[in-house]
Amino acid sequence: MKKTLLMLAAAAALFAACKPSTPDDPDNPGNDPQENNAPIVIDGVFDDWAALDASKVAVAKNTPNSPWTYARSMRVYADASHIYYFIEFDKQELAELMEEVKGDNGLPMRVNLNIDGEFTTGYTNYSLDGYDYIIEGSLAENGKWTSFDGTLHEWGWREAKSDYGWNEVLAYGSGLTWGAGEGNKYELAVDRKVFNRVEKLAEPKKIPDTFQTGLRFYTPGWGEMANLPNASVSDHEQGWAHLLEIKTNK
Ligand SMILES: [Ca+2]
Repeated sequence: MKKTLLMLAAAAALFAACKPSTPDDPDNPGNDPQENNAPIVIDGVFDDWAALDASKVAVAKNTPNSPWTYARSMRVYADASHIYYFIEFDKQELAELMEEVKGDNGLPMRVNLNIDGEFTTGYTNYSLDGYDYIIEGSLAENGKWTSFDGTLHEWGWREAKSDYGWNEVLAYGSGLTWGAGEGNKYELAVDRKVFNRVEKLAEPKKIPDTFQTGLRFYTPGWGEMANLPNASVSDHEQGWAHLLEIKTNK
């Protein structure tokens, strides 16, 4: 009997030693090594995107005659644990902006998320659908790509200002997002577990299996550079379009 217990204890110790670290380690949020089976590794190497089942990747390309030319395309792939974005930029326009950020200004981007299945509630500027959350961060610093460490903002009532607006519900350094760029391409991950555990002001509190998303791009001084997805100015005078619908691959 005693021998059996010892063997069980030894097996338990072995199991504990082999247990892989999880990506949401609270002592080291967002910076843990991704699991070996992660479909996308955020490393500025993009061949993992080519290896995905293309039917599971949502794509929005810059529309000819849209008001913008800076962002060429966005791709989005979502699994149960993460949402991944892959962005391609116009080389020349990117190079000019990178020159501007040598003064240590950021290269801002916002990730827009509509997660409540409603298309008329939320923020209705800059897309034809109302989105409820934005993740705001910078793609570059000092003329080089940097990891996208985003802050999360929720659309809702602002008591102090007595109006509707964006309320910050998660600060920098949370591990919500991280990214890497190389050349004129950038990849980004959103950790759904970090998002889902935020104590937000309103329901729903989780990103559902099906949701909608888009991206907005800015100059270092917050001048508007591009929206994705977008529309031709003949389809919408401001080039706004519907968000990209994402179905989680489970
Ligand atoms: Ca990669």
